[in-house]
Amino acid sequence: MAELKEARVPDIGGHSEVPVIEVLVQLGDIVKKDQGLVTLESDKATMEVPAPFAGIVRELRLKVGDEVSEGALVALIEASDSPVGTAPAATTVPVPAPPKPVAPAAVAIAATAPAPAPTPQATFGAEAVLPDQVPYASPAVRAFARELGADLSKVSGSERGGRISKEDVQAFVKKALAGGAIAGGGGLNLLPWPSVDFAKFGAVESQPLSRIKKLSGANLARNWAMIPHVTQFDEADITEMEAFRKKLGEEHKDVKITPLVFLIKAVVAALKKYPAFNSSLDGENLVFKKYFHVGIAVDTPDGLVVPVLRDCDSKGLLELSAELAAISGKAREKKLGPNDMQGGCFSISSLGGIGGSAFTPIINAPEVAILGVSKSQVKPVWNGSEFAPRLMLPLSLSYDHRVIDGAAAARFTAYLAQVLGDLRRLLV
Ligand code: CAO
Repeated sequence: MAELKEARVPDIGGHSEVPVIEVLVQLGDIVKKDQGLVTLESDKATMEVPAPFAGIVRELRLKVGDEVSEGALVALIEASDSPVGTAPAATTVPVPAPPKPVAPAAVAIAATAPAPAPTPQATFGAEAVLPDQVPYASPAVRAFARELGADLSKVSGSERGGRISKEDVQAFVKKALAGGAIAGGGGLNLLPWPSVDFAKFGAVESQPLSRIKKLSGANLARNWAMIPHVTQFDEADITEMEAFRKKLGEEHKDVKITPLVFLIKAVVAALKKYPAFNSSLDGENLVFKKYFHVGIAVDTPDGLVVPVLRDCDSKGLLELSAELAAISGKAREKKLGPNDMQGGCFSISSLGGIGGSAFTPIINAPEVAILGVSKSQVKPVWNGSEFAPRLMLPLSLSYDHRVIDGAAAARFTAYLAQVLGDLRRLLV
């Protein structure tokens, strides 16, 4: 005697008389656990009734067009093993054992075998199988999606009845990667923003956000949420650089030369040496740029803007100083056009004129890194025989960890510090 087990329609969230639109197996088929037996289609969605255990289909009790509700008998399956702990909606029916197993995988279970442990309550939660919530996909596609971490409920099926194919899952994952989204995360699933009546606690005044704050805020929030940021901190000894800058300033009183233009030149040298920092993610490709346009974060009364200085590799310190003065003036007068803010490869955010010792700047997507600069300070630095007073410039490099590894970031800032420490390196 072998054992036939019943496969029944599980809890389908109270829906009744749901038509069978497809029978997915035939008599004698060997089915795996969770393989679809029939497809049901309600007015909202389609779902498969999975085999609650592996075995051979000995009887099929449904045909296309039948209407079923929870508990309807779908098939009798000769179980190939006894996964009783996971078999939902299955009861055992003793029948005479067939003379020979049909296939090696089909192991007949003798009636004399020890009685199976009581079957625990079916694990199908109505929540999980409601037809309008269950993505319509075969178990193989489900397994494939699980492997890739893709949330099937977010994948739209291109096959008949909205059935999801392997190709649909692949296309979804590709798109998620292209957008930098986290596949399978199902969005950030954040709590709603706290709603507080501030006036309950004291006097308040409400002011509308400026247009720039709204725009930059949305960009910053996206970049912070979508880019895995890491910030590498370092220091550059700019004692000699400062002496040279001061000298240059005395010689060229018509233009204000700040440390920022030296940083721009040093960054260009580092971008040339480490091209990954001058790249952008484009789907599954990394686009390496052969030009060197540097964005400069400018603080304006209405908020932060990032105009771009173009072709910084072919400009000298004086030209860059004049352009920096012009573009930051334009920004503060709200005269920047869209062209002034496009095409950046890498950004610098300098708070050095204000203060602070380090910060974590947010990357300006689709760039992959940004350099934060804080205020230089004279510090005692050990030179091998004594402590000497040196002017140290703090550097904070935030980078996109999908593109750049920590070691590369450490090399990048170390090289920046080397160049700023000895400007002759710009000529190498
Ligand atoms: N350490 C010490 N002093 C510094 C310095 C540094 N790292 N960087 C600049 N300074 C000095 C300058 O030499 C200048 O000194 P003097 O007035 O004595 O000549 C003074 O600080 C002011 O500089 P500045 O800010 O006018 O000029 P800049 O070229 O350094 O910066 C600009 C120009 C437009 C980047 C800057 O004005 C600005 O807007 N910074 C704010 C950027 C910002 O908000 N970033 C945060 C974004 S959030 O990620």
